[in-house]
Amino acid sequence: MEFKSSYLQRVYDGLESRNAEQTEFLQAVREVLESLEPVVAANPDLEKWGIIERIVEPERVILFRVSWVDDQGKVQVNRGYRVQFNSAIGPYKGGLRLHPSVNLSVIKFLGFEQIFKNSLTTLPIGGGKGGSDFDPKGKSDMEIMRFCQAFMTELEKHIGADTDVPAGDIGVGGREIGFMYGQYKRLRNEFTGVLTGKGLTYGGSLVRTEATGYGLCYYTQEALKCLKNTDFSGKKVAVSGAGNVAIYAIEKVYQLGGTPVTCSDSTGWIYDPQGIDLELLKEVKEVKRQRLTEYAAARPSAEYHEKAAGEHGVWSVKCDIALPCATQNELDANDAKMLIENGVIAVCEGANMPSTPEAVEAFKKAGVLFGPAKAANAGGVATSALEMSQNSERLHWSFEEVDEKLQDIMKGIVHNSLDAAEKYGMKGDLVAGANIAGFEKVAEAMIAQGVAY
Ligand code: NDP
Ligand code: 2IT
Repeated sequence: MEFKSSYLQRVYDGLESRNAEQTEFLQAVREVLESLEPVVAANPDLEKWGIIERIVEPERVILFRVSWVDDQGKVQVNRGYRVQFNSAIGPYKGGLRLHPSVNLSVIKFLGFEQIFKNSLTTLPIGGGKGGSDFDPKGKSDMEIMRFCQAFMTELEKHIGADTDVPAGDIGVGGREIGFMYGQYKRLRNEFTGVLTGKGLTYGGSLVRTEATGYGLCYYTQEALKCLKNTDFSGKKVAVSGAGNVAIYAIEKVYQLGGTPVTCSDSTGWIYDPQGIDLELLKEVKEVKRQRLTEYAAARPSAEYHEKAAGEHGVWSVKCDIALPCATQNELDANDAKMLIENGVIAVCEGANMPSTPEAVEAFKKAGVLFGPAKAANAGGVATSALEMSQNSERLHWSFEEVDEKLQDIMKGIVHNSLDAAEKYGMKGDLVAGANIAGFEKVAEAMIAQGVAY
């Protein structure tokens, strides 16, 4: 599809020719630029100040070797990444992903999305992302520790509490953040808030563990109220993933009166018509780090389905609300068709870019409430920013205090998105609204700070 604006077309064509192989990155950029058509048309300063060509280019890309020693004493080498995308409104902020599929395209798409997500939180954080193609599966605690230490030995040179503050993402939770924090402190001899998602004994914030999943449900609840005049109570909810985001989304769905009936991991998926057994899921995934086959073995009411190539079985289950919480492009046009035929009323994204553009288009056409990732999953990074505030003032807030702030932020994102969409003639469009509201603040800050020459 062509852009209406020749400026947007020129910037996108240039980006595409320079990064032809970075398909995930181009997918994320295209979606944002499409939403910006009316903004660019109404504001000639954006072209004058080169805002679009600057915002799609990372300020800095750091690519490094991570060598570490496995339990057999053998040297292993992985690739490490940190993309410092935009610092117009605050220090670079965003997670670290450890997964064999990590490459520059994946980290750039995540870093680009993070710019607008972080802006939507209303807190002062810029956009960044990092990670490695290291595969944590099957590694011992000691191997994870040695990898995290080797990774931080290089990353340490580029980050800092006022420069760039990483956190978790796929494959990085409390255990990994602890190992990385220990290594940073050893190397620098300073105790600062350089990472978020830290343990509660050494500067972590209450609610950070739950924040992305809880925030997703607060966002969905508010959007359901505003656009569909309903809520979670009595609703059947399909969730994908079985990691940090999925688990705490499931927990909050129950608290809000819904019934989560599915979850999935990289090898299969569960349909549990009586509702997912949350304690069992936590035991299998958080404590024992096992596969969902162990969940099925302990739960007679659950059906386990092995993952089939090209299929995402969770979306074939009849549900009212779908919350994709695993990974990018895990919900395609065919999945969207099944969900729509089964009467889904809302799809809100816990993962980053889980729906393909064709799936998003199908939801839009069918009048399904669609909450895009950069808005719906912003609760994690918002609570990270609250952790940074607590670290700066060397204070510790209560669970209730942080949770209340999180709820306010998620509701605010729904309203700011709806207002921005309406301002540009796209009433009710949460995708365009999130992209525009996130963009406007960053663009204004970039214009105010000038161009170096
Ligand atoms: P976790 O590592 O805790 O969990 C990821 C889950 O998704 C696991 O169940 C994993 O399966 C499954 N999964 C990962 N990759 C694939 C794949 N290629 N195919 C199928 N399943 C897969 O990560 P999080 O829960 O933290 O992250 C999930 C999503 O949420 C990601 O898109 C992340 O970017 C996003 N996100 C995370 C935030 C956070 O604060 N953690 C904040 C905002 C967004 P298995 O158990 O087999 O590994
Ligand atoms: O995608 C995300 O927003 C995250 N993985 C959380 C980032 C953070 O800095 O808390």
